[in-house]
Amino acid sequence: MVNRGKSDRKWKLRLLILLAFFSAGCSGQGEKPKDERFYEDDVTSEKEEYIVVGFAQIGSESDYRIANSASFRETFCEENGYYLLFEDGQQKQENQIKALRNFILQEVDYIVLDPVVETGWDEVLQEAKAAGIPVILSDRSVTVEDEGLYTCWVGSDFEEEGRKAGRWLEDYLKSEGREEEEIRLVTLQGTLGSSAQIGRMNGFAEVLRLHDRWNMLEYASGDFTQSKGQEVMARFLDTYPDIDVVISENDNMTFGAIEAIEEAGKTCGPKGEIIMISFDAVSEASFTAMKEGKLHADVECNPFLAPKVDEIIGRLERGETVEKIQYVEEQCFDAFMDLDAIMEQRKY
Ligand code: GZL
Ligand code: ZN
Repeated sequence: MVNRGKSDRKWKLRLLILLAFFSAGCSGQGEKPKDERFYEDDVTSEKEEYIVVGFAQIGSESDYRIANSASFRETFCEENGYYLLFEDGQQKQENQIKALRNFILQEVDYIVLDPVVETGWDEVLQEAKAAGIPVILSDRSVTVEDEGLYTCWVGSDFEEEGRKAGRWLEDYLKSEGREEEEIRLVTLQGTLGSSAQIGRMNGFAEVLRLHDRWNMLEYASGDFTQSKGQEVMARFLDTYPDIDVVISENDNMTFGAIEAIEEAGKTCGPKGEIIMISFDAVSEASFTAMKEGKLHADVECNPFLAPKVDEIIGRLERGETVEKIQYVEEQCFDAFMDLDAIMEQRKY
């Protein structure tokens, strides 16, 4: 336990919660406080010590995000010795910065940040450092002057995800006898400036550069959402008569792109005319799209990062050092695998 006047901070936290409760009307008319457990027992009773974690989540823009949030709520629970303050940034950096400042005010033990974009964090991370609160980055990462502003980062190797997509396309075109063909591609980008978008684009580009007959017609952002993915894909179809491959940087944009393709009277996936390659492979819908022959391949992006963060906090609590960069395991799925068997083994 990082010792920083723990008991008086506990009182601060309880006071904040009590105020929230009574401001909601002590007859309980208003919304019940998020966390009733402080009222079932007598708040003066000595509660077991919790590790207080402030988690600044990006939003709820995708299936990946929903699974990622569930992972944190399941792991950072009372039974595991945690009190979790969860803030949803609604995909806006200013909301996340406000959340971090709130965590600092509440003197949490640890801050976990999933930064919506890579830049613009130096100042608030400096404030967390000055307050002596360790910051763990989860999923996406930051670009800062001083890497000492965060303890470590745990997430996906986004560039490797991009390379996997490129290598999968190479193998597939070869198997189809199309390795000498002119190939026209478009890319649906995720949130511009996010680690996932930058990494996947750069990783795929390493393979793209090896093929002078691969022509990337355009990159455009669908911000990782289904609605924007559909909008951008519809514009691509209007602009380019012959698209051979769509690289979509997450499944939610892919679901939108499939709708746009079908609305344009075209087809995609192994049963269609356009090769569709996606990222995340988080939800059942992703595997269904492959089973239905609408999606060729889906590069996994593992959302279950909370157990890794829990392990890191455990080590820090014991005064151990932790690796600065920690990747999670991921694989690439495609429509030609035994997807039913794979889905049986997976948590999602
Ligand atoms: C990647 C994650 C991305 C997912 C999207 O780790 O940050 O954000 O690929 C999500 O689905 O919106
Ligand atoms: Zn063509």
